Amino acid sequence: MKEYAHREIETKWQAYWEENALHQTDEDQTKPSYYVLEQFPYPSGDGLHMGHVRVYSIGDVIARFRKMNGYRVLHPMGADAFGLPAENAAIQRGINPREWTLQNMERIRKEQSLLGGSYDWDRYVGTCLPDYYRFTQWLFLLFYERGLAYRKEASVNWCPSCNTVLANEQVEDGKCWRCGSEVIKKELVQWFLRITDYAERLLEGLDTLPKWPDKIRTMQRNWIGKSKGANVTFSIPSVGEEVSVFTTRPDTLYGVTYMVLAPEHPLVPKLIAGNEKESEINEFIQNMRKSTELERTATDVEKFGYDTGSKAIHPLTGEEIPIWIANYVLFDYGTGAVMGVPAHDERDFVFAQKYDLSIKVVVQPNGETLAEPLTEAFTGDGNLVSSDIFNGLANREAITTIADYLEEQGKGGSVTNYRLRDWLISRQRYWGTPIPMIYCDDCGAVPVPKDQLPVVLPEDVVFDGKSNPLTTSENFVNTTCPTCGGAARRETDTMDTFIDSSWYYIRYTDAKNEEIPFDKAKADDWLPVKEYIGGIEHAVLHLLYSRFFTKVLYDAGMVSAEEPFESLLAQGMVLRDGSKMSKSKGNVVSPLEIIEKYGADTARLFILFAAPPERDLEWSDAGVEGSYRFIKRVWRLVHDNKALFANKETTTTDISAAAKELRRLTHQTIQKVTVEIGERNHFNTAVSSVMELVNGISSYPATEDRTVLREALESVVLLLAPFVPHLSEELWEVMGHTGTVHLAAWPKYDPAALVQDEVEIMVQINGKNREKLVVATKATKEEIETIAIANEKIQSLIIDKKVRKVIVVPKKLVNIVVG
Ligand code: ANZ
Ligand code: ZN
Repeated sequence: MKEYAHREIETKWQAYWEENALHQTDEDQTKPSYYVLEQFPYPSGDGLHMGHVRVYSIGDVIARFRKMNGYRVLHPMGADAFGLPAENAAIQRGINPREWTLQNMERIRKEQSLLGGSYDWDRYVGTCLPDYYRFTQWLFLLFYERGLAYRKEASVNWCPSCNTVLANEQVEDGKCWRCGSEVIKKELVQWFLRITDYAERLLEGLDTLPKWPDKIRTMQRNWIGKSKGANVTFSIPSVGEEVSVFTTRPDTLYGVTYMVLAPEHPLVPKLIAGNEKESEINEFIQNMRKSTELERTATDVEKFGYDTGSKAIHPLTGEEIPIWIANYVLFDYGTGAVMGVPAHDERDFVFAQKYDLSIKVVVQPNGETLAEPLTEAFTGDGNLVSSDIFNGLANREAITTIADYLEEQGKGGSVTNYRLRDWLISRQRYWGTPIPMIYCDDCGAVPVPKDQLPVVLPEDVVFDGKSNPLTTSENFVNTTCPTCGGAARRETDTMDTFIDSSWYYIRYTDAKNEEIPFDKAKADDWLPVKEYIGGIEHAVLHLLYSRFFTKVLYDAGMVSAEEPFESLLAQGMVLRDGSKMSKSKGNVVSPLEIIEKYGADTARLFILFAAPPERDLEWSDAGVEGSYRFIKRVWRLVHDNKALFANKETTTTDISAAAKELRRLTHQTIQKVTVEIGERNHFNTAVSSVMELVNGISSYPATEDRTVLREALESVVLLLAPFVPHLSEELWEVMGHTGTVHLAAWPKYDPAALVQDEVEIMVQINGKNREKLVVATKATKEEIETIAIANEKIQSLIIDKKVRKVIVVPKKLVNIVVG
């Protein structure tokens, strides 16, 4: 017998697949479509890591399984190839990021092929290639035309070490998502995408995604942060202005004792004019402009503020209340102003205590009276007091009653706010998609006409690691205005790379289109992605942005799907010795070494078998060895029985009990594996049931029916095909089949084979036939007696009689003697 030689086999079949274009997308429209997608890799200089191996193994099992089940499958791959790490690495090495990135793309693609992934490489998408990014620019212009891309000066998040701005989603706990540096604030003119226009639809859409993990949907819900409440208008007679505040608690309106504006609020300069501390206050305002949201609102940050000296008029009582400014009020949430209700809001309570502002209770808990002075804010429910015509109302009810009343009075009304902010997409870096805009002194901001795309990244740039390299290319910067033909300047910022990945899954459906980003019919043919596999770390980044893009494209009539990903499989991490496998921890196992030593099939099998896909997976050398041994065992079993495979028939009648049992196990396994892969994504239990079948085969006596053994072995090879694609091809060939196992039909279980062996027996009373029963062939005499006596009909006949004797003749009859 030939030894199992993984290297030889894997090379052989990978070449075969390529020669026969086996992974080219099947366009047979009579088959149902299935789009399975793994998040595309970032081509860093390190090649594949085990996390990649895990995602790609999962995706490949699904793709191969669906193909064998008669689907036409779209299973594409590409590279998320723009981004700062490549730019930094290239600067270090003194080469252009393009060179560096193309090299890495090639490398990772090769390594993915070594894993045996069934990708349609003809649809490869590299986001840094001009034939892709020209359409990223095209889409930017679409957003611009639809009023969804705009430029404004804003206080933005700036990472001093990446030397670029960041979107809100890219600031985690006040730090840069990429490098972990403290983020600071800067005033800059930047491009934004109006994702806030889609806040409600992004929220509602989450309810249409039952196959997404709850955790990710909750994170998106929280990020969107819908908050229902009311705006309340206060007038400020001294400056002849009105200011609205946003509150979720209009029921506490009579408890307002002061108002607070964000320091950046545009009215502040007027309000503090003439204040004896004016210059000190101005300094405070400048500091606040530079500080981040976290620095201002974290619970352990001390509340700090100034009395402006101006007064506002309460809209319902007409009382004068002081106007303050304070760190804890944010300019870009709600209206940038709040009404202070210290009796019922914790932050206001702390602030009022510190600055000796009055505290007025307007909600009393049911059947109780709060002891005053309060020692803390009462934030619970109760009934209104000291609230004029609203006294006695339950406060929950008063929320709408008072909001409605304000509306009648023209002093405000119900509103809904969202935490979600517009998406800041300008980046002051080179290695990204250039924003296709031109600035002309006469015409202002002018979009580059679509037929002039792409705006290509120039090569004559200087990388000094400090300023944006694009500004150093005269040829790039200086251009002519598309409208008036006069001298003009190009936008030098590039786009956030999350834009590139917001639409790549649609490009795959029509990857070679040179006219438009994609053809609608082609996109509709495949979308939404049926199963999307990737890491959970993109919960509010990529996964939110992609949903936003799809909705905009839907509105533009370019796709029919409103959601891009029907089902989401967020795979767990690969751990070693309990912590995440990572270069910095020095606990990395190299996929290439594992593939070299054991083969891709072993690596795949181990990774799929060791844990359910959503869970973390602990790397185990012993586990890898175990998978390797299992593969060799299957190899031997097939080779040992090579002679069997000439006969294609399976005997199903008149076979021995042992043969029936093996057949039952075979069909039970087919049924189980089909459900575990097809309906549950439980790849690990699918593998373990095939292992049980292999055990059954190993202990099957040599003297028993051979055709049943042949069927069992063929089933093993078919069921394992999605997991260990090379081994299965080789063994399929050994079994004498021509053509690839991956186009063979997935086995179907025979329901009749699942039935345990049973016989019919006669039940007699005093020798007279009374009833027929079906019992398991293996049932014991005692079991048969119990079943017979418990039978309803027999019971009714012997109920008033005494049972004297029961005679059991197995597989034939039971005679109950009564007297
Ligand atoms: C008065 C009040 C009384 C409030 C009360 C709460 C309890 P969410 O759920 O986050 O939307 N607020 C409004 N705008 C703010 C801003 N720009 N910066 C800081 N705080 C702001 O919370 C809304 C509540 O947060 C609002 O309701 C307001 O305080 C405060 F017993 O108004 B509330
Ligand atoms: Zn012009």
